[in-house]
Amino acid sequence: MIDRRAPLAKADPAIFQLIRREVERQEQGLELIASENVVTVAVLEAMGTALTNKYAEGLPRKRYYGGCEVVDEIEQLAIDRAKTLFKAEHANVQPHSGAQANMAAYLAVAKPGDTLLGLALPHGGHLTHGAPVNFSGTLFRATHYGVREDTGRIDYDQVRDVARRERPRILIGGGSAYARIIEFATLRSIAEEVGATFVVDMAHFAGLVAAGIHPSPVPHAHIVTTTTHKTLRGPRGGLILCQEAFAKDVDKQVFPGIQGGPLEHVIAAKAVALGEALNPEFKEYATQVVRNAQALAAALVERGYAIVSGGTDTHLMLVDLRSKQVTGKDAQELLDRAGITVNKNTIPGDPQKAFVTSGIRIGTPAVTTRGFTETEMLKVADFIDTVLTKRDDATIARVRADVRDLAERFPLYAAPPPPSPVRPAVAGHHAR
Ligand code: DSN
Repeated sequence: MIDRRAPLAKADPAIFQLIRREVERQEQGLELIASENVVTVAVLEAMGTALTNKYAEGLPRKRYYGGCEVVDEIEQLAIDRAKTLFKAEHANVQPHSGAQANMAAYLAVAKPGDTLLGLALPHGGHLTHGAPVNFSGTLFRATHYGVREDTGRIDYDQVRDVARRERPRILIGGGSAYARIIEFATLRSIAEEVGATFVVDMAHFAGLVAAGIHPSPVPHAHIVTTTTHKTLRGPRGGLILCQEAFAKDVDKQVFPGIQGGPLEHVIAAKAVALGEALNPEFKEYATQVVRNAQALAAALVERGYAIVSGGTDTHLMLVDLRSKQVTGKDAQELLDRAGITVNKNTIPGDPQKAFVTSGIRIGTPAVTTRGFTETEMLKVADFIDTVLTKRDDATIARVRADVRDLAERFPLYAAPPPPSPVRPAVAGHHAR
């Protein structure tokens, strides 16, 4: 018999223990994957609610199901907060992910077979910006621009040349491993010149935009897409902002175009996170994220590492490991063994295959949420350098112990006694 009221620990001990192990992994290690963060207990709580029971196809006050009066209010709050936070004319909070936000945005302004122009994946772009293995590269005719090898920065002259030649229907700004501020006004002027719609995917730096410490693409782009879980520090999901003129088409493409029922429990958590980002404290957080990234980049340069483009304006950096004779794949594995999580990443002009790579991408959103400042970033640089230089088991074990020691001084959530897999830390709570 299924006991509907049993807590998870009792109802499904296998899953409960695995969740507990994952929370411990997060507590004891250093999360340096640039696209990850640590949500607040309030965001977690909103997600784990009975809102998951509700079907609500449609939009607030225009639903295909009864009983939507409460979720209407929740979704409307999320929409209003997104519009306020990003000073946008329209927001759709339903995309289940950034990839689906991009798909809906493209289909709102282009037809299959039309041409897209985006930053190439090996130059820091994203799969959904026209990679051949993704819907964006199979449904559409994808063309690309890149970064200059000498500067590591987007070559805007090349963007203009390719745009004039290819006449894209959509020009995409944004990337997944691009550390510099993107010139939105320049890209918009190129889009205007060739008659393209300008779409910015700000998934990576949305939190910095929300905090007002990074230029906003909203005044320049016709449509802006984002995830909600990276620097924005919300639940895993997507969001679309656009000018009023595109609102109907965007909404129609999200539903019924590519999605069914919205995930109202996730939308509630998005509303909570957007509310947190409206809090002045979020600006301090985002400012520290960038300071930490710049401190880490400078410390790695001092230790002989090359950073693509020489540094960062944002929360992430791309480390070129060629001078250290270690591949991105090996570096990722060595660091993983020491409790430091990064991802291997191609660098512009990478001689290695995508599964090996010559670089790693490092980001500071998660460790900054824990409370790390420049002081801890210097320790992190030492950990990384020690592991990648020495590479022996004894050194890795010693660094792993030091990593755990440092991590435990900045707890995310307290030890997880049943029934709840996570509980807020009470004393010494550094999470913001
Ligand atoms: N996978 C994400 C990242 O790591 O940047 C983008 O979707």
